[in-house]
Amino acid sequence: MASGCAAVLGTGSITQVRGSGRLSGGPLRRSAVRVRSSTRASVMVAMKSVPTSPIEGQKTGTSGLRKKTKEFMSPNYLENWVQSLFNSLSGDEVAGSTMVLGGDGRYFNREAAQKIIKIAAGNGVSKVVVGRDAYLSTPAASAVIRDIGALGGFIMSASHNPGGINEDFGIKFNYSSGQPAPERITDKVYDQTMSISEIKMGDFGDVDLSKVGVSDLGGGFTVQVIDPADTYVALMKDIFDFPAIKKLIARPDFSMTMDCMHAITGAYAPRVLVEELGAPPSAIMNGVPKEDFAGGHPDPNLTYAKELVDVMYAGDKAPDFGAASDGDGDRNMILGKNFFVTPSDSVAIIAANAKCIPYFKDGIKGLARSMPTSVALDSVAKKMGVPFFEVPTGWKFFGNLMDDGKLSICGEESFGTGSDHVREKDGLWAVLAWLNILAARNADTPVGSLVGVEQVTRDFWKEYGKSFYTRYDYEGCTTESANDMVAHIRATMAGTVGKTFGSYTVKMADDFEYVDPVDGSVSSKQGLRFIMEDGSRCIFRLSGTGSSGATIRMYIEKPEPDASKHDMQTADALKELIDIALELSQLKKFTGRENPTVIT
Ligand code: VG1
Ligand code: CO
Repeated sequence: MASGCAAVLGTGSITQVRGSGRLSGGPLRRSAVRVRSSTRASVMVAMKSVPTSPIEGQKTGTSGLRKKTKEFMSPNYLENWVQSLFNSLSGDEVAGSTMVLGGDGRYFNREAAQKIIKIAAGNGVSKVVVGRDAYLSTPAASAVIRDIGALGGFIMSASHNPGGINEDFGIKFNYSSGQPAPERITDKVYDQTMSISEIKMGDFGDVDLSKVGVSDLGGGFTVQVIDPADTYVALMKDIFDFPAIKKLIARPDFSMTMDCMHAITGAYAPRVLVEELGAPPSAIMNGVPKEDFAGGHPDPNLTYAKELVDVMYAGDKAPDFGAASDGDGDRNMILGKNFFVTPSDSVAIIAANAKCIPYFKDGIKGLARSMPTSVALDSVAKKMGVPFFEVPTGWKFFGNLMDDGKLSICGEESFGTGSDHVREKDGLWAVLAWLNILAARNADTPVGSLVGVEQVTRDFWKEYGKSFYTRYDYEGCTTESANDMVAHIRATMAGTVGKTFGSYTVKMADDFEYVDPVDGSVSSKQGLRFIMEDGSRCIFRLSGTGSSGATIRMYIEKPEPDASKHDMQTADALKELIDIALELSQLKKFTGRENPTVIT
């Protein structure tokens, strides 16, 4: 077991603490360093007060506030939101606290980091722990918050949205167990943005974030720059069977490619896959993080990760394993030789095979998926006899279940997979989970008879059945047309129950509402769903991560227990259901769109 994290050690009010080593047990893992609360002192840094006034539209979406970069760079835009966040936390908890800061390295990241550091100081934070060059992937930020017992952290990212001065920027606050702030906090932040009048800032110059070390800004305020990968890499070594994976990677009949899409995973994948696990450097594709992701759309799906898809579908020449991750490193796509694993299948396959992963050797506490994610995981939970939860879209809904010890592995259809090792989805974690599973399956297979990704997936379908699944995204619709379509579905859906359309009869139609089993909070209007007699589903929701206009997501699923039909093309298996969904929603009429922008 690696203890790691040495680079996190600093001076001042932190102290080294040996954790219990209970990885999956407690809500917080604090194995390396943590804030000693008794030493919290009030911060007396030189301050300045900047007058400001409310800015429209600073409402947090599915995951943080995302807008065009230029909007974020406009006077007081970022500052207002960050100050509003502090205004919505209690002054007592902020005073003398430690906060984590990092981002996916996109354009405006460094400038934003300097502003956030100053506002943190102005509001009484005593220490900001920041990744070198203001880098931290989203899962790594969550890991650092948990590891050092910080009050929370700021993640600067618009995730899979493109970056650059003409593209997107974003900001998110994660709370003390490392999870994205729940709605009870983000609602308060929004209220604060409507009445804000003052920004409190530390009055000092920019801090050097290019080197690991501690800067003392006076008045009891320090900034500690850490290596962005140390804590994360140590955590991965604790979770997975690195020696077994190393053996797999060394096999002459195994090859792999990891596409970092010019984004933040480039700061992690070479460390983990090449340095620790022995993969050749050529296994890493697009591994240098760039401010504009080299002009690409850092979204690991079949459309935007085309470069990787071409490599993985190159016939006999294709590597045995391929993966990609998104802008901030929390998403993943898994491919085999000429083979694609849907994210819904991926999480179910990881769960079904989890016992070979050391972190899960004592079993699984529970499984969960977001509502539009396919039902593949449901079958696994049933067979394992573990609790199962269906939550709204957005990772923030998994956090409470994890903190309460009810959930081990979860996922979303949108290429998000993760576990309770952090409170974010985790791209590289999913890659390592697959490698660990392949390593276990091939522990005794002779060279030349490698069991690959496709075989593991087919074995899964044989045991659990297959659910055909597709998502259509209609990007760049007008907000008005999207809202009109939603209003139409709401008004007509009840009347479809019991009616037959082609081979399908509607069993249930509703607007998904979630009651959090831990704190009882209610989230309503989380997606419109039509559920058919045979378990097929047609679901509609509007994206909450865009920076302008509206994106309609249409999710179509058909469970198919008959193994003789598992080789059908997804488009063929779902054709009738797709036509029914378009009819029920009148999508073409409302949006004028003949075809979706992205099909997954
Ligand atoms: C999308 C996905 C959702 C995911 C969210 C954040 O949200 O559908 O499953 O949690 O992005 O992912 P929406 O509201 O646009 O459908 V990330 O990697 O952008 O933080
Ligand atoms: Co992301």
